[in-house]
Amino acid sequence: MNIILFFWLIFSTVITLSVTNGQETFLDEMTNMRKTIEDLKTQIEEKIDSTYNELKNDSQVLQQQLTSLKLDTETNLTKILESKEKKTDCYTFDSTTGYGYKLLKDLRYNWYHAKLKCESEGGELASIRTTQEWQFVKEVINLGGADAYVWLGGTDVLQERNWLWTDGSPVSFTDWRPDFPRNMTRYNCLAGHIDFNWGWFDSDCYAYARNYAVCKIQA
Ligand SMILES: [Ca+2]
Repeated sequence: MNIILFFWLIFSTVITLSVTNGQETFLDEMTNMRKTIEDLKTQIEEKIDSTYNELKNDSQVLQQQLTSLKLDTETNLTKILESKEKKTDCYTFDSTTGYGYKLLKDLRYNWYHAKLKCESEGGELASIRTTQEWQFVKEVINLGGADAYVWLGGTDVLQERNWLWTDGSPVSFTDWRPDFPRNMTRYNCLAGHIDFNWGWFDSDCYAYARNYAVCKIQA
């Protein structure tokens, strides 16, 4: 009887220890898993925080750049408007058409320089569309004191004998001096000559000695 009881005690103790050991292993695994989950959660939260902060910083930098760009744009617009106001000062305006004209007196300009100068003021190297306009421009030229040649905005540089104004429109009104244009590929820019009451001739575009120029601008 004692022997049976003894074996029973041994058996039940082994079973109990085995079950307890299994429970502890399971609890350990659960604890480890929970810790892993907690760690992952912490890492994700940290990543979200750092990404949020980076985006916030980027957004602030972009906002600053945008503000700076807006200020630059407003400053440039103001400068352009101010400069345009200033640059129309010296123009003589024809009240019937609304166009103004100015004699450029810097004699260093060849035709291309004169064209760029007029365009930088918001206008064009003068196109002449009608007899009335040409009369008005000739008065501006004479009053301005031109004494030799004046550049006008016509050219046949793109195609010989096909004269165009700088906006690409055809030259329809003309006032060629006798025997002109010469229709030669080395004479492609339009100028007026004082000896022929500013009658037109086809000139070397790069000539500049004693060349005045007429700029034209819209009011
Ligand atoms: Ca030509």
